[in-house]
Amino acid sequence: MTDSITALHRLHVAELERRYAPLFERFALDVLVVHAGTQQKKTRYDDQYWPLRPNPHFQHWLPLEEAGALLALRPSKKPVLWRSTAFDFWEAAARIERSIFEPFEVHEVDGPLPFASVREAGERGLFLGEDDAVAASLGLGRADANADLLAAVDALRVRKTPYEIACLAEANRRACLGHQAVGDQFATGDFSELELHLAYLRATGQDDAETPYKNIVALGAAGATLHYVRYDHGRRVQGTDSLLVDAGACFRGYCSDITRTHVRGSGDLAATFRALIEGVDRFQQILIDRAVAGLPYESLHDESHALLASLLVDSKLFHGDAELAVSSGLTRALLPHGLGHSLGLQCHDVGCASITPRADNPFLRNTSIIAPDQCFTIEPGIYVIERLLAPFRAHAAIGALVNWKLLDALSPFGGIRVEDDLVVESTGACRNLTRPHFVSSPKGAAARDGAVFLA
Ligand SMILES: [Mn+2]
Repeated sequence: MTDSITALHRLHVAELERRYAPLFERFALDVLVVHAGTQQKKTRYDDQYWPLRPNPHFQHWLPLEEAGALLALRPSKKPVLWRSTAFDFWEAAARIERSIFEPFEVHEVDGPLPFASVREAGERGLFLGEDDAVAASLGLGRADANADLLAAVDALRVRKTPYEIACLAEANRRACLGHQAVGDQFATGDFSELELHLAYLRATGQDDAETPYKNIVALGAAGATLHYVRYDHGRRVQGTDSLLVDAGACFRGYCSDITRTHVRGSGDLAATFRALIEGVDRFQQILIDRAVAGLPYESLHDESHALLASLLVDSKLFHGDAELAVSSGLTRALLPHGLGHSLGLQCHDVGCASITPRADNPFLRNTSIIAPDQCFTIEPGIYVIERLLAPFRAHAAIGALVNWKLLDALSPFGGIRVEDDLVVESTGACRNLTRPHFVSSPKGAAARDGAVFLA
């Protein structure tokens, strides 16, 4: 199994060499030095550091999570990796599978890196990384000071290679183990948000710092706070209740980003909220079916509002025309975020937002034309956010068409979001990386059996 990922990685590096090649001539470069990163202090007054988040442009080449490593890229030459193996009695060395080094010329130095050797005399070069001190030691200017160069490098990350798609699929499999475990616990036990968050970490085999983004684990009304990461210790699941979990996993630096919403209880309100979850789930899948190569992602975002409007009418939350729910801005008050974003080494990946969205879609992070090998999320929802709804409450014409009694009764359930990760295949249709792992037979066993890579 590890052999296959190693083979895919080797092909991936060869593909990156091809993709980078035109940049050297275009930007008059002999060498581009990519830095893995430097650990960042939490504040300048403290001696605590954040865990290293490697430069994604470095991780694009190899999954090495090691501060200080350097990659020297030159046209038509094997990429050169520099890393220090100096003994440090404070820190444990990074866990490394040596097969990741195979496509590179590797220089391991038992001491500080010899910056004068990384760059050859007379070479025209730039530094792609955050640490100005390292750039200065190499005598190089920052590549990201050139917006065109940065955009060109970002663009190389949009089309995922088979290696990257395998990593994203594995990141999905792992995250689904967590979603399955948390869903089971919520259904049967009286747990707190913190306990559900910890259950997710345990089931996915991740420390909090290893997740692609802070898990969102929200009970009840907290589900309406889009980036809720409080992990309440005291409040427990009780009786009729709802849970929104937005959480992913990482594999070789690649992220998954998945959201599921649950409800338990047997009353009328629980049934109504359950029907709304099913409604969002249904129209999310309609959107996925419609997501085909050639379509602007923004038009899919617009369709999500039309579908949400129909759901509002069908659920008797809105008594007017579905079109009016969209044109009045009501659907945007109930669903204020974008339909989705590109996904890769960053949870909100680069390269798909170079076009500014329309003014009524201010938070849309994907404005690209859908194309093969892109990877992105589709994550519609509906939330009861009083401050956004207040203008409609006060609006004579629209306000009279909203079923406030029902909406207010649902507000303790917070909100709903259903999010899957997709990759566009060569046929132009999307493959769902998430759904195949949600097999309900017994407690996620199928998801575990589907293991792709063991590393
Ligand atoms: Mn997302």
